[in-house]
Amino acid sequence: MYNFDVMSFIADKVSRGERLSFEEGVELYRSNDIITLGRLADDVRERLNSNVTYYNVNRHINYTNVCVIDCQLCQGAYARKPGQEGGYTMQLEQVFHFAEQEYSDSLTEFHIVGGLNPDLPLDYYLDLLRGLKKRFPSVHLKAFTMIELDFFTKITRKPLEWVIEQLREAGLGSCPGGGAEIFAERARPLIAGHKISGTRWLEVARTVHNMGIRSNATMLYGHIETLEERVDHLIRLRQLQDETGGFNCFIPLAFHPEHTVYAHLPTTTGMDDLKTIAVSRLMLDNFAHIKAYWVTLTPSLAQIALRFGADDLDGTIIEERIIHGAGTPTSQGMTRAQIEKLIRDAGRTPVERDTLYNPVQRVSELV
Ligand code: V47
Repeated sequence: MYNFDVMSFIADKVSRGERLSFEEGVELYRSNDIITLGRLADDVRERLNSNVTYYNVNRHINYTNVCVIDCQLCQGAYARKPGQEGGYTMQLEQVFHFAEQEYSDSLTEFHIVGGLNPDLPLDYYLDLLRGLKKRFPSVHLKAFTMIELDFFTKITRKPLEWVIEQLREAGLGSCPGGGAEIFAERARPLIAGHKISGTRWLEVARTVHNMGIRSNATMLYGHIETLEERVDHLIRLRQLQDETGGFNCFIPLAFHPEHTVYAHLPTTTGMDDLKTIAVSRLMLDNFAHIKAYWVTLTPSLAQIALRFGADDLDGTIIEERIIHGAGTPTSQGMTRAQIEKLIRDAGRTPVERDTLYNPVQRVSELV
């Protein structure tokens, strides 16, 4: 009875377009009325994005897996300590060669991230961006998380604004949303070692936005965090978005424990994944887009998420290393035709977008 009342109270607020509180976010998570939750999130999604579902044609470049951070969720699965077996760092020529192999006329984005490698100077990153921009001028470079940007200030001993300006001049288009993990002060060090705090992640994102560069935001869930800590994470993002409006989209990332120190933990369940998409859509009323990242969710569940609040499936990718390193069972890539079929079979209209959500017009056949 109590739960029913809470859900109908929240439903009324959602229909009036009113902002939900922390407590209401937690109540939504606690409810197992997944149908009502999905319908509420779907209503909001349709209000914001009508029947459209976005995807893009992108490739990932992970230039190094060498990382000084003892991050429990990534060390061993993807990252390696300096000098440790299995570590790699691509020479710039290797990056360009890889990019040339991955390039096709339909490519609109390179998604570029790597570990915090103490042997690389800032010039490596600047030359990487310049070299890619010169070779592929029409491809958007979505590069470096807030963690990497903060690291660049440490290796250069320069202010963040200076670092961002150098990267922008070299060709940086926008920033991906990784490294946010979970902001809560209790949980964060238990999964992310001595990675920068949640407060610092938000501060770097604020600076990026204030300099006119857009970025994404993520939340890693399904490890040792509480439901309250998830809702707290969403509210901190919502506050920053109120201030800057600089986030393009939000991407909840389901934790894959294999090969990490948390290998004993179970993977997330379908119920939890769909609830997280729906609660995110309902809490983040100032985010235009919620991405169902098929790499972590599986294409089938990501497709269902398109009826639970998500309006974006991310991209074709082809080679993803970070979450595959931690055992995700999904394949490495999808063709445009496969993504469009998933979207159409969910009753949605596929729209190919660029990184900044402008529709991409094509005359070619889908491949
Ligand atoms: O920052 C690390 C997460 C992120 C694991 O901005 C893990 O468009 C699951 O941020 N299990 C990288 N997740 C991926 C990412 C991303 C992906 C797609 C699109 C965008 C975007 C960003 O993956 C890391 C971390 O939060 N991660 N280890 C793991 N074991």
